[in-house]
Amino acid sequence: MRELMPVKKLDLTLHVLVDPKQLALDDILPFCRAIREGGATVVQLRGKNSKGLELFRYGTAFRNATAQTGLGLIINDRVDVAIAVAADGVHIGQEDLPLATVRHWAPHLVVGLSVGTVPELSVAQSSPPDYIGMGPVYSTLSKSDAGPSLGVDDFGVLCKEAQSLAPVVAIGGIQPSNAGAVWRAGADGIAVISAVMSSPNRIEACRQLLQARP
Ligand code: TZP
Ligand code: MG
Repeated sequence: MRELMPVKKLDLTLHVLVDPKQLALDDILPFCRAIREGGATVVQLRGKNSKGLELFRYGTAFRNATAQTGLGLIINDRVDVAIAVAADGVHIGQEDLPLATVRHWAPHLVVGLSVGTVPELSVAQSSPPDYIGMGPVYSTLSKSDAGPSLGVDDFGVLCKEAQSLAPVVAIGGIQPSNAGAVWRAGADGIAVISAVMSSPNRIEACRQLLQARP
């Protein structure tokens, strides 16, 4: 029988999502050092247009760099890549592999699930993830099929409902200017792309996102 490994705990406070197209392989270690210094806790590798080999190369480099810097590593969508690079977790959407299947084949991984609506929350209720990625809170240019934004008030309501299942990581259009409202609405963590990846000062961008955290 397969030996069950304990699910690893991750600090979910600040996730930075990175596409291989946004970062050269050689820049991964300095990037991880910078965002860690700013207070980021997790890197999520999210290569929507990347083939398996590119994800494996980036995932391996991120695994080395996150191990050196104390960041967690989550792979978006691809359970196979998460296993292959020994990531801490995998983040799946509502149209990816069923959560129970992911648990069966990768019981050691932290599993995050995207939720943006009440019906999507009921999917999480039937098979609870380790954390819920909730959004988009605000409108975003980083994901073309993100769906309508919740707004911070509806986010707060859905967030409180979801927290009976798992901690909630807010995503979508979160910038230093509006992060305070998201923290105050009850988020356990936040996840960003552009606020950090498009910033000329990634350390400072991370710090500012965390500034209004209660
Ligand atoms: N899922 C919901 S919104 C989003 C994802 C991956 C994009 C977040 O990017 P940004 O630039 O922080 O709005
Ligand atoms: Mg997905």
